[in-house]
Amino acid sequence: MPAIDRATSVSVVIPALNEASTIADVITAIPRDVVDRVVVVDNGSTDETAQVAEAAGATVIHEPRRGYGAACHAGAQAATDADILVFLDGDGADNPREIPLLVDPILAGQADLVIGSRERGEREPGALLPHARFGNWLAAQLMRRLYGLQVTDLGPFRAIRRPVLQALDMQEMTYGWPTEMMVKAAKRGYRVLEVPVSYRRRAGGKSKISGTLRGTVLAAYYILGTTIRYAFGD
Ligand SMILES: Nc1nc2c(ncn2[C@@H]2O[C@H](COP(=O)(O)OP(=O)(O)OP(=O)(O)O)[C@@H](O)[C@H]2O)c(=O)[nH]1
Ligand SMILES: [Mg+2]
Repeated sequence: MPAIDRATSVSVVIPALNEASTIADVITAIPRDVVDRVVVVDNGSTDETAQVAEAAGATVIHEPRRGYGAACHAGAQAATDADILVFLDGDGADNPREIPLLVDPILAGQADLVIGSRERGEREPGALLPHARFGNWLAAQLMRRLYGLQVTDLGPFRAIRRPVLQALDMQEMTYGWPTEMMVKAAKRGYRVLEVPVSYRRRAGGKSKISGTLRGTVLAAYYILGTTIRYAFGD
């Protein structure tokens, strides 16, 4: 493992919607010898997510626009002092102790964007539902063919150099945001690397995306639509 370059500032951005039961454990598991700042982005929680996150040591920001992408985007904009941004979920599914797996290749100058693959890592039974696995597999196949991206998953746990993210000029503010990041990075010649990460079932609270019919349909629509659209434009 390369030595941590402390001149490089790392911020973690966590989009969180009604995750009061899990967010504190996620924040406290973040290795603070690697991460300088934790930003939790709330946009409409009706529970104590913001208060719990703040008490656990995170900077909490409030984004008026709803949506997973809007929350990630707002967190990235707010983390102005970061050189590297790490995104992970607030439900305890991603393991924050694996952050170095994503950050080290960037620190070593080997990648601009590192995607955590749950397909290549260890999954707790039931953590990734069959329809989500199929949808991710299909999108990954399309990404291989249309963009030459060697990926097996579109996981939420990822790290990117902040100037690269800024240069991507992100437009998708809902379910298409993670896809847009990958396909635009590939199209513009940035180095995209995939590493195995583990994945657990959410530690509490309720699903907003793959565990709901509405979230599944919308995610499939935006993921596949974004993958195809950017191949022919922008
Ligand atoms: N701020 C914000 N966060 C969101 C929004 N939608 C989802 N999230 C967060 O994004 C992360 C992923 O959402 P999940 O509900 O876990 O989606 P999922 O992983 O497909 O579903 P599970 O299998 O139940 O975990 C969690 O941290 C959510 O709290 C949103 O509109 N705004
Ligand atoms: Mg989840």
